[in-house]
Amino acid sequence: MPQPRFVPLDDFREYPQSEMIARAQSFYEEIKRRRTVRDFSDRPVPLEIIEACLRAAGTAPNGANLQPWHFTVVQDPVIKQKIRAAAEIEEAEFYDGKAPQAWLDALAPLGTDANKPFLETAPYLIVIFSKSHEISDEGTTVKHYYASESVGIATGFLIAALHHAGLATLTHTPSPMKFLNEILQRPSNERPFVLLVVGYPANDARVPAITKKPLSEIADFR
Ligand code: IYR
Repeated sequence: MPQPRFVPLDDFREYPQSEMIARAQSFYEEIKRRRTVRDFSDRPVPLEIIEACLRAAGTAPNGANLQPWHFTVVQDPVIKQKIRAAAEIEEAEFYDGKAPQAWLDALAPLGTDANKPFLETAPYLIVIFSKSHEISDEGTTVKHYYASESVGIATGFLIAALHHAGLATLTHTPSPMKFLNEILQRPSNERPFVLLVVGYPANDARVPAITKKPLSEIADFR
């Protein structure tokens, strides 16, 4: 059993309370501007930005620090075309019968349909895979703990990092997403978690007129 090894927490920063309040408020102001976008521009985005945001995602807290994620960044138009074609088949089935009416009703305010042109227009598709386990170089299986929770947190970090960098995102989850393993040749211990569409919004991008619940509805204090 390896012994734990500790180092000093050198990077923690303490701020005066007035600054803490200002920082908390300004982060809220910044993150609340984030909107899920479905009208993307094909304007190119330097890969360096995506790499830095992925590094940020990779710092997420996670089960036993086993880091049960894999990010596949797709720029290749041929691969994007394959992903769009496969996703639109799933989506057509979803919208034309598979989805219960209650689900379609819940989606109605978003104005979504089976057409997913953004899968080809946006400069990047980032497919986030959740890994149930890892096969070590010696061939032993290492189980991952809280993989979904961990990958969810990393995805949140990634979305926040991309927004902070000045990019728009769309969390897209065609269901089922197994086709992504085939197209991207990822192993069977990896399950597609979310397909993140990344780029600049189109000049004329519009977003649904929807609101977020107030604090009093999402939290209680006792
Ligand atoms: N995957 C479909 C349907 C969809 C489902 C949910 I939950 C959303 O928040 C949005 C869409 C689609 O992408 O259109």
